Amino acid sequence: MAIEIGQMSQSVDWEVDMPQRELTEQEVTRFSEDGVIKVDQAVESDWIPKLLAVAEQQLKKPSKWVNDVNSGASEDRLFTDRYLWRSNDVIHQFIRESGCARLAAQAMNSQSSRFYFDHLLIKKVKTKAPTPWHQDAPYWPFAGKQIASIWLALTPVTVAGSSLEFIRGSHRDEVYYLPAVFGGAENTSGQWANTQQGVPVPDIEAERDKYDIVGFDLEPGDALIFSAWMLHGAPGNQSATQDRIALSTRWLGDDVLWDPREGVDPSVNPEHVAVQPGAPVHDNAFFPELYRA
Ligand SMILES: O=C(O)CCC(=O)C(=O)O
Repeated sequence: MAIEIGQMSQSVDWEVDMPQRELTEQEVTRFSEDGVIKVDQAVESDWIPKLLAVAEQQLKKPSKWVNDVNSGASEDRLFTDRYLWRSNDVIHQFIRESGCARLAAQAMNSQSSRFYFDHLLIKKVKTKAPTPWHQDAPYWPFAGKQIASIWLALTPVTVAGSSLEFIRGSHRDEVYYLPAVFGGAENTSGQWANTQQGVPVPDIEAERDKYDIVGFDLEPGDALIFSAWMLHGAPGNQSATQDRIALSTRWLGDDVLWDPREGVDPSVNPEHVAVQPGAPVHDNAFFPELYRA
């Protein structure tokens, strides 16, 4: 089922069938302290082939939100696509039924979670492009601390194979960093991020020893849940045999307010969102509430 976008504040009749995985108290505490946790087998394994099939489809026929560096190549290709939940039944079902909505709410210590968007993130073998160190929150039209992503590995991934790295605890730093354009400053997609003001991200790679960097190896079905205020990045994919494919879903908790600033994600047109700036994001057409405790 796909919902109509642009029909303001329409309430959606979600059939939420919540399964298995819950976070332990220790995991919730660790999320609060470190800003990131690894959750082994976060979703049922039968999601993985279904999501990989979506990834294959998108590589062949991307949406208008694609960012494709070296399009069509079988190696050294950075490909991202997003907002598929609006048109793709598998993603639509995944966000409702995989249990991610509850995992996100638990991690954020929130009574509810609303969905923002899905982000398919592929680095084919031998992709040189690193994911620049960045925070997610500055890219997005919200204020609030309870914003988190669930980065689900669809292929086995090591840090050398472009798994994510984080500066542990950086979500508590109270710094708003300037967003960077993925795929390099000259990449024509995503230039909207360049019009903001903020603190430039320091050259973390040049002084890695100065930072408490934590990285994770994952198997398909494992996930990283992390705060949108965490500094994170990833090296290129050095593997010659293993593409790196992940699906990140973005979640909003109770304290999130609508904050459509200049230079944020252009895919949600503020004129269509039935919420005033500074108000909670209670617009089910754009940010459906998919979990409530
Ligand atoms: O997968 C990547 O390389 C980047 C992912 C990321 O930055 C995110 O999910 O917020």
